[in-house]
Amino acid sequence: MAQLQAAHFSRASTSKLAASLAKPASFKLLYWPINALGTTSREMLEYGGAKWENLSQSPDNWGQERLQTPFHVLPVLYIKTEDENDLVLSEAIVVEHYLAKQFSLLGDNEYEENLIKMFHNSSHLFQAAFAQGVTLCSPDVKERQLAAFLNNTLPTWIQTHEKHLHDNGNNGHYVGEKLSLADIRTAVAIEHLTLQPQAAQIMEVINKSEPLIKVKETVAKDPKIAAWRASEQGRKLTEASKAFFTNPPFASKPPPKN
Ligand SMILES: N[C@@H](CCC(=O)N[C@@H](CS)C(=O)NCC(=O)O)C(=O)O
Repeated sequence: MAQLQAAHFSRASTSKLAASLAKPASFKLLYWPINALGTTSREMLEYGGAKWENLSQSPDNWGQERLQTPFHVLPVLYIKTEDENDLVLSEAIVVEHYLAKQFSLLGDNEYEENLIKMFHNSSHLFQAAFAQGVTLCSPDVKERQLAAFLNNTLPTWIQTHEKHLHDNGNNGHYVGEKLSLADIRTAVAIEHLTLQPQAAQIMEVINKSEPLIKVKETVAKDPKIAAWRASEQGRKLTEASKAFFTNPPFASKPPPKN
């Protein structure tokens, strides 16, 4: 893929750019061809019925193409606006907040929005803790890192999220009775863990949490998200993820040369 130029952000007349950003016409999401940090955005784009293209970054060209991303990492969201501006957002959390706002996934008021963003952030960091701590760690410390995840990170996440889901009536949602960014992010984090070589051990624990499994199943039942996951692209991403996580590069690998 010829990389889109996005090393810098547009800055001319930010009030006009803000108006453009509020009226997107179509999107391109650039990420690796796996389910990880780009997955929540992909699922929201489908949920919102957006016109969008899933751009897969090939690892072969990454050494050069990374220089055209704002922080030399993915995901990156390219937005074509109704008034023909080309805008760029990066950093997974910022992209997800933006898309959630576009598709009314931030609750009914500012308080609900902040609740949703807290649950979202917590599940985002939970998944990141697994990725950094276990997936990408050096093979010689993997067992120890996995034990730390199973003994500390996982039970704390389950216990705290169960409490908040219980407070909302244990109805498969974090806030109120409708789907939000928080529901999708938590479901994506759980689905992410099902793709790992350590899935059996991890899911044995998560499966005992009725409130979290209810969130996972509620999101899986959304017709547009279900159709995306079952599509050829969705299935390919799942298969590629399993292969990638079975043999991931580990963190101490030097970064690609400029
Ligand atoms: N802070 C960034 C981190 C993104 C990130 O670490 N992306 C990884 C893939 S999940 C990446 O692009 N790595 C490529 C590299 O480091 O060269 C975010 O939250 O979006």
